Amino acid sequence: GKETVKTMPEFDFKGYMLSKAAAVNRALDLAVPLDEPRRIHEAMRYSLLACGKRVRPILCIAACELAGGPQALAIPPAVAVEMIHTMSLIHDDLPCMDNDDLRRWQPSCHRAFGEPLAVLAGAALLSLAFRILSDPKSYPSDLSPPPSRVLRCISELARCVGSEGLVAGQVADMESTGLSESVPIDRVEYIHIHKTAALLEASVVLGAIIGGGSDPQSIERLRRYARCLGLLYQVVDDILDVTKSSQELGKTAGKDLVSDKSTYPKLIGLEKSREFVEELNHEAKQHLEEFDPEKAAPLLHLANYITEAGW
Ligand code: GRG
Repeated sequence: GKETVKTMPEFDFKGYMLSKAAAVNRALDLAVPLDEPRRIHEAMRYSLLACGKRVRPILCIAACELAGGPQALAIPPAVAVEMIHTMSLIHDDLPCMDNDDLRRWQPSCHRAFGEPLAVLAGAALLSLAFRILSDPKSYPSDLSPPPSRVLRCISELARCVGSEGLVAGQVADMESTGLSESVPIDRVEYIHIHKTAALLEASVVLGAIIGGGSDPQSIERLRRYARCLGLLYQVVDDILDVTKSSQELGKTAGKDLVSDKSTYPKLIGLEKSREFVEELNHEAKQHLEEFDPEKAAPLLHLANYITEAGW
């Protein structure tokens, strides 16, 4: 025959990202109305609706659709993971943590609203995430998911946020900052697996579960895929840090240049870091090999998107 073997099915990734992000943004806007007390809801909306890339909610929707579920079913978990991501950014920026003035191209939450409201906005987003995920009214009435699925999602998300997940990563990060000796690479990896990969994992796993994915092996493959994405994101970020700050030397505020963080380029060099990026991208895609390539196309392209830091 004349068929050509397509290794990478044609796929309008940019259009996909734009339409999914638009659906997510609509849902986020509706999820936090400007009720009383007005100021706290303003602070929550300020950080949540600022221009994030929406990678986590898009992963959640993509995994749901891969599992055969409709997008509408993935919206509540997608909103929940973005709320948790946003609250972790708000708390990470606080003076008692990283003390950052800028986030998502605008003053950080505590810069705009003061520290007390920023702490509360984080706490409120964390609890609202679980409220939305668990409330049957969040789901379209003709599509309500079985309670057993919702329960698994709640448990998975709770595990990923707490002292086995994001919080563990943040604590390890705090403890390894400012040390005089360099941090061992497995410690750096531990930090990234917890601070970054855990929520990416939860995003795809929640999507797959809510979409009706029931094969534990497939869910495990998606989890491994997302773990690769988390490391990938951080190694790419570390590389950009070096290449950017050498270009902008003298222009940036001192903080980044005298950063005491252990980065991959510092630990294994720039060349090896770039090789590691290629390996992680390859491994991420290997975990998708058992799925129908057409259905897995969004997840495949998301790995490239992160590798190329195409934002
Ligand atoms: C979760 C209870 C609780 C407390 C928070 C502060 C903290 C504990 C954890 C820190 C988590 C953190 C800030 C991880 C970094 C994650 C990361 C890769 C951020 C950048 O993500 P992008 O590029 O950002 O997806 P946008 O703005 O596009 O969403």
